[in-house]
Amino acid sequence: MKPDSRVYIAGHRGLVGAALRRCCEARGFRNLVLREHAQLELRDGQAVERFFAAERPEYVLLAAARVGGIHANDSRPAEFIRDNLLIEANVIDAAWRHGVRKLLFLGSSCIYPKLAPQPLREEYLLTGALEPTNEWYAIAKLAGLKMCQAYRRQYGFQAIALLPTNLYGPHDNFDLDSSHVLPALINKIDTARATGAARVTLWGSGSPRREFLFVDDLADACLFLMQHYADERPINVGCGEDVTIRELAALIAEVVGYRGGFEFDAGRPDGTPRKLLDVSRLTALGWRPRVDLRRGIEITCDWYRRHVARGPAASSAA
Ligand code: GFB
Repeated sequence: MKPDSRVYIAGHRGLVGAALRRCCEARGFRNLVLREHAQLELRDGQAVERFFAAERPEYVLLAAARVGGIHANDSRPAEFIRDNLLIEANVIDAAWRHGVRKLLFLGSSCIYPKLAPQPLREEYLLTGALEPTNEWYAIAKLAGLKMCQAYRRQYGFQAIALLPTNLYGPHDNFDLDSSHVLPALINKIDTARATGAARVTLWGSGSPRREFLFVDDLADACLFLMQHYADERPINVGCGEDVTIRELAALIAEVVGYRGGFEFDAGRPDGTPRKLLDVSRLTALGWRPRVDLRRGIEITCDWYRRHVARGPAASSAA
């Protein structure tokens, strides 16, 4: 990709898409093609066809998807499987038909089998039962990954598939019902600090382990792999270390200055016990993340307080 290449970032307003836009602009890409959801409905095949025929992007970063945390996935299975299948099928097919030179597809570490050996290697995909709370999303993302491989094999289409670990950062979703765990805990714990609450309720047992990658590191890895990766196998993108949900809560409490306690709601699911990625293939290519978990939480908390938290208590802490 060159600075004047026409690069379409699908989903540029979301957590990953906004980071990709920041990363591309920082690297001097001056020909980004961007469409708000209201301007282009990616679930509508005819609208996607018209867009690609008119705009003819050279590169596509497919960051548009229906995403959410464990509760959203578990409670809205039809939306998660339907919307993700429609988006990826429409965009991958239209990109190939309109001569896109390379497309980047984003899977997720949650598409691995629930009880696969740890750390997860790319060859463990499809070797066991999925985590029930998000199997709908996982099946859709596995289909997208397979579509990239099929279009490479049959048509020689340059599509690469990344498997990122849990992501977080600015522009994340902090809604307590639909969000992932890290932004949810920032919301809950910072609110408890601001209101003086004595306890914060977390879901599950607190024992599951999660790996977290700051979203600007993911964006950097995406552009790195767009330049240096052209294999049909998917590739893991993570930081190579994980923490328990309990340890995560304690770290966020330290960063936001909350000194109260925690209780755990056993009525909520734990989900996958662990999903640590083996990132040796990515490391061997020469890429490493730069933002550690504490620093990433500090940046994300600051963004949350400036853009999401309301009220004098929060703003006085900004
Ligand atoms: O990020 P998360 O919602 O989803 O993390 P997954 C869920 C883990 O955090 C579970 C615990 O062990 C929850 O019990 N947890 C504790 C909480 N308190 C909370 C809370 O207030 N909110 C949330 N959300 N969790 C997702 C997949 O799995 O991983 C998605 O469902 C996606 O499809 C994402 O792939 C990357 O990490 O379990």
